Amino acid sequence: MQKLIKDALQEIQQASNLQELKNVEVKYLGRSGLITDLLKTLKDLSTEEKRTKGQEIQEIKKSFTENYLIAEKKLQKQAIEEKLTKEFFDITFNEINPQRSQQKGSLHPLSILQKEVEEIFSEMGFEVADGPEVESEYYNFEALNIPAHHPARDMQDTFFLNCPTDKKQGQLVLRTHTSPVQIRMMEKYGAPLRLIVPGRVFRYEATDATHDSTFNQVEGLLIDKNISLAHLKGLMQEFLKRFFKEEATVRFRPGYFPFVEPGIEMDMLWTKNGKSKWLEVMGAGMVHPNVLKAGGLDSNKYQGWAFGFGLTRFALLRYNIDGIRSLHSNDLRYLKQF
Ligand code: FA5
Repeated sequence: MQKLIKDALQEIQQASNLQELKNVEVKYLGRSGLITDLLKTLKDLSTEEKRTKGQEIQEIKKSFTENYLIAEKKLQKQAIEEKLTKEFFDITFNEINPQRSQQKGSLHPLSILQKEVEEIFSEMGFEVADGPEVESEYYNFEALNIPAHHPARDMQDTFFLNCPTDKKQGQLVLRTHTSPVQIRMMEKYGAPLRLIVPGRVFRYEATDATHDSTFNQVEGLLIDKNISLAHLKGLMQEFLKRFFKEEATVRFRPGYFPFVEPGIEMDMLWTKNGKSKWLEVMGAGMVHPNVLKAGGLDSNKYQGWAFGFGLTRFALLRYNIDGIRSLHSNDLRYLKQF
């Protein structure tokens, strides 16, 4: 037994890494290890022998374990040091190689502008509302005084969804404008109302520098008693001053939308490369009595106006962007400018 413990401690000392040390442990304390085997012999001894031998073997085991733990600690430390010298980790690597560094995200220009619009209108007492991008024909057209087969349905080329439909709601469509949310809000909150609805809209149409098939609009709706278009004109001028941070040159002209009467359109002067031209940015008007009725309101008691402007068009003017589609570019070098 003396030789056994002497050999064991020597082997522990000689182990040059953690694996070798583990092997020593298995050799002596494993399931059929030398010390384990000794313990197994105890059962054949007399009670007296069991006591003395048992104590001796336990001492051997204790001494083995103590020495094992000391050696293990030493070898663990040695392993870490070896790793640190072998594996060189350069914490300045990304700074010296900026192209490898993590790209930091930023808000999309349209999100930045939407937030600004929401802030300006909130300051003027408007709520910010939301509605679904997948709409029914009922909300997108019917309730807005555009019945089936009305020629105005062709004013906004529509993406139809191939989904089961219900008779009253009609087919599902990707909303062509934010105006359906007018009806949803009238139904939900009644009158008076004072809200804006920023959102994405979709049209099945050819794209060019000022037209995209997915773009952002902001709807505005004010319903109360004794409301006139003069309120809208004043409010728009104030909004434009705050949004563009300078006096914007705009003109109002008559416009036709079945959901307003009378209807107007607003153009804004767009100066690019020394040349100026009018860009249509907004449709608006007094909410049609049929629309108030569809929303469940008494058109004899309440009036209101509504507007819908193209936030994407405002982005062209604010940032002096050439083509509207670059706003949907996923090129970070482009998007980072804003
Ligand atoms: C409408 O969508 C009406 N719902 C607006 C409205 C609301 C009128 C409430 C009356 C009362 P229009 O189709 O003209 O109208 O679009 C409104 C604005 O969206 C346009 O003035 C323009 O700024 C923008 N717009 C329209 N089509 C596109 C397009 N393809 N790409 C980018 N912007 C567009």
